[in-house]
Amino acid sequence: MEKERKVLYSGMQATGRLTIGNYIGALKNWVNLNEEYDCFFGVMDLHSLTVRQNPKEFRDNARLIYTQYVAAGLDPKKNCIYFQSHVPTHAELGWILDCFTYMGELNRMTQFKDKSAKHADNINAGLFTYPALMAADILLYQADLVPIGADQKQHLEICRDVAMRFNSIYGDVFTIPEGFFGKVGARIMSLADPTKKMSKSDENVNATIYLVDDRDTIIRKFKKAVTDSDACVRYDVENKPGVSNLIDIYSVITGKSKEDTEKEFEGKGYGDFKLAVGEAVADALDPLHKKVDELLSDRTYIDECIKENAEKAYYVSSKTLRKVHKKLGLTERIR
Ligand code: AQP
Repeated sequence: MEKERKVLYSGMQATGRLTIGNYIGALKNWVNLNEEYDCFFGVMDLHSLTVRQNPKEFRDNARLIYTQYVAAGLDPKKNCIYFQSHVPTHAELGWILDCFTYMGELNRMTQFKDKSAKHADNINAGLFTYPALMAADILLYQADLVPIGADQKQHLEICRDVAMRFNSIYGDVFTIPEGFFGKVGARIMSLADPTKKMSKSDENVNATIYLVDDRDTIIRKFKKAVTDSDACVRYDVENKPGVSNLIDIYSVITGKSKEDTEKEFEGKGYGDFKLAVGEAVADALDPLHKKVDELLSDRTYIDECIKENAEKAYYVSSKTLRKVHKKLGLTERIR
């Protein structure tokens, strides 16, 4: 049956507080797309377990992320916004897809290599098979489109390969999803080491602008951002990664092109430039802060959305899982 609207799927891990990397690379794009598609947005708390979490912080972060999705402009009455752990079909299809994903494919994942290096004392199987669970997340909802940052490209490729492999054996079970990558600033880099991506789990708080940071903190962190000794605001990722990252952030936040940004700061020092980037980001996040505060002041609305959307996600995803069970030849459950 032809779908009325295309389906869009995306999500974020609850491994910390969201950063402007998550915002620019993902959330901002979702908001632009959420009227056009039938959208599913997950708080991917099961994925977050690949790294040890402090239970209290984990629960608080996950709820804050849910609230930030809504505050940023995703309407939970029109979109399905839910916690991955509330919908058991994810883990079930994840296991099945583990059995259709090759070790060689998983071995090539740069995120696995990066995270293994970062957490050398906890290189667990979940970290390795993460892409199979991510494939399940997307394929359960028959998603056509997956808006993600450029850093997730490899994982989406595995998802497509696994879906095609499954379909080639069992017929048309899964929709093959396409990636959607925002035009500007697809990859925001760390302010402390601009050769590394900005990550919510970075231990250096100055490397990262969190969506909850207040104006003074944002400006202070930008003032400290690592640049170079050239004192010239010019876009050159290879030789001037720090300044180029700041230009990316400034242009995506203000809507100005990179060229116009270079012109605007011609002859000015890094001090002026960093302050302008900090102020622009603080201005952009101000309405989000206000909306988050408003939503946090009354739990009932968010609680109701969490409940309704978990039911909806389960209903939709169960249809796909039932089809998968049938195709695989698993014995039908007697009800
Ligand atoms: N620095 C970034 N630039 C652009 N996009 C980014 N995303 C994350 N960081 C950047 C995008 O945000 C979405 C959610 O990502 P995720 O939470 O599922 O996982 P991640 O990519 O591993 O994000 P983090 O912040 O780096 O988390 P940790 O620290 O736990 O590893 C994705 O669409 C991602 O592309």
